[in-house]
Amino acid sequence: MEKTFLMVKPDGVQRNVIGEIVSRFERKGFQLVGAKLMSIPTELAEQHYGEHKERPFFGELVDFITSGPVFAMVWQGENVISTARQMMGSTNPKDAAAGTIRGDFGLIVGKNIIHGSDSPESAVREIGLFFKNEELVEYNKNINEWIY
Ligand code: YYY
Ligand code: MG
Repeated sequence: MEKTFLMVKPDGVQRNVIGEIVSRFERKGFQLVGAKLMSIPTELAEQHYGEHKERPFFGELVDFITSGPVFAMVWQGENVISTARQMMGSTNPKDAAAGTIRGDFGLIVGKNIIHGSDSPESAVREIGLFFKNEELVEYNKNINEWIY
């Protein structure tokens, strides 16, 4: 089953929307297989956002993501990578549709509430950066018979 890495960023934690965000993915039908509240060390932040190293906002991005605890998660389900990105909305909350997480809770690109892997390759890489294998839980949910 496809897996993705999702993370409530420091602004989302401070804004008290961890529960709301978890609830949206639960209600959609996805299954939580790993989660933890954590502070991101600078080195991990730089690795995680490595693709943006040359961008002008890289320093601010690393400062922001390390500015307070994040809620890191792994979710699984049919098409979870692309569907989670749709549920998050556009990178800049001003362009994000109402009903999406960024559209409903954010105002500016530098504080856009949530991160989600953008491809199967990113998902594998980011899950590996943030979680040890033994932190991911394999389990059956009977309700899946009513989802699939
Ligand atoms: O994957 P996603 O988070 O939607 O956007 P990315 O293009 O990967 O950028 C990562 C992160 O960087 C974004 O969530 C906010 C921040 N950022 C920014 O502060 N200013 C920009 N012009 C673009 C992105
Ligand atoms: Mg991205």
